[in-house]
Amino acid sequence: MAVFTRGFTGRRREQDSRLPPGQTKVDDWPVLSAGPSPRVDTETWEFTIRSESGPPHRWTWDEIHELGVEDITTDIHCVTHWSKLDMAWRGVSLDLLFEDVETSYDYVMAHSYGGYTTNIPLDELLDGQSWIAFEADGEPLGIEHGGPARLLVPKLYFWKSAKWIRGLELMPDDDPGFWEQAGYHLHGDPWKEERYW
Ligand SMILES: Nc1nc2c(c(=O)[nH]1)N[C@H]1C(S)=C(S)[C@@H](COP(=O)(O)O)O[C@H]1N2
Ligand SMILES: [Mo]
Repeated sequence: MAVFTRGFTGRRREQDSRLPPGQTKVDDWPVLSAGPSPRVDTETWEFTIRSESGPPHRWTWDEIHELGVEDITTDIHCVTHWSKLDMAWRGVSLDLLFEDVETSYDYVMAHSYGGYTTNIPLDELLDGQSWIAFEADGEPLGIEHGGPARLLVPKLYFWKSAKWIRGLELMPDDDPGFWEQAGYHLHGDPWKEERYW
């Protein structure tokens, strides 16, 4: 008959169930950037959503905060196999930003200061699934982590969470962004291990 400690296996199982396949939990927060961090001043920062109908929707730093900042507790999963559990974020829901945006397009290209891009299906950004985030774990986002503002899409691999976010562009087709053109998966669901293609 097997001898086991209930407490130990219980903890293991609870943590494992929160880790997508192939992921390992980290306690630090690694920095992964494809180039130098652009310096973006909140005085001149603006966030834009462009669709095929009507003029672009624009928010300054103060205007986006006035929409309503919420607290988010979530896990993040990087394609390089680390996951960070229970991070505390603050940001504005994409639902608020899309309230007056009219589009018949199904895909979004996220654009960052510095030129980084990444593609995401629109329906995976809405219904409380993504934010423009300004703070993590009680601190304003450091420049190396995308400060002053980054996209946060925790349900997809973390390369989809564009740092130094500048705007979103609606697209009729699922065109690949920066890493997707280099061989990363077009979609990037960590639970399906959509890493590369
Ligand atoms: N603008 C921009 N956003 C980016 C990246 C980048 O190079 N530039 N790297 C992506 C990748 S591959 C990952 S894993 C995460 C890393 O975020 P972190 O450095 O805050 O951990 O940011 C993503 N967003
Ligand atoms: Mo990454």
